[in-house]
Amino acid sequence: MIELHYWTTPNGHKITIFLEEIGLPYKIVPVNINKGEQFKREFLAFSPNNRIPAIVDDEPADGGRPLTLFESGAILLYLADKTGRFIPKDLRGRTETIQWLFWQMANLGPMAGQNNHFNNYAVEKLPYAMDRYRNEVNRLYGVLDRQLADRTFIAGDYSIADMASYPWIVPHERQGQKLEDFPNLKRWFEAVRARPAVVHAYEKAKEINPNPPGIRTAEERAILFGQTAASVRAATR
Ligand SMILES: N[C@@H](CCC(=O)N[C@@H](CS)C(=O)NCC(=O)O)C(=O)O
Repeated sequence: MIELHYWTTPNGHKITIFLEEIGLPYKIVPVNINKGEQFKREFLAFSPNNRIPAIVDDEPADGGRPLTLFESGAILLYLADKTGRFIPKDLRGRTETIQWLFWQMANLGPMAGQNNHFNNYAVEKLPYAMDRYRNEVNRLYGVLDRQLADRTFIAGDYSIADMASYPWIVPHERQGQKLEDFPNLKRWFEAVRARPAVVHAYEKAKEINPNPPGIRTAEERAILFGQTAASVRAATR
């Protein structure tokens, strides 16, 4: 059984989508990042970056002790290899899928995160930062749109590359983007959104956290946006 340490954010959704797709039982352990639960000692023991998602696999393929893993891209790759699903077996298909998975992890995720921060959360409105990240996300949506011009899914067949990117296209309005400007991306987005596993993953998120992302309270802002090395030291002391 996979135990998923999760909160209802794009990086969390990637893993519930995968687990819903394979249809095996899994257990969700909510980590409410708005309340600072990512700093709990037990969580930091296997997720030292104080971020969700993380997993514990109590039946790893080597038959050894439970395997723990953080970083959503690493988790998707691990689960794909473990189950033999959603990653091609041939060299070129596998490599292309990993390429686009890493692209999401290094580009779309971090830039969309900063875009969200400066455009939706920052109290001080900084036009340079707001434009910089909105434009960068616009460029990245454009890269995906071009990639999808001559294929149904990002790396050929539906794969972990799609599961990684999809949750970052869901909040396209909050990202200041118009899907109409990206017809191939829009077609792909609608195809992924209609998958029953994706529907179930987002339903599960609503059960766990009925509050949509919106205004952060002062307390939440202090937890999420006031972190330094001292926060990690204090939590692990
Ligand atoms: N690169 C990491 C990023 C994970 C991440 O940023 N998670 C956010 C939620 S989407 C989080 O846990 N934030 C908690 C915090 O900021 O303290 C991954 O993909 O797993």
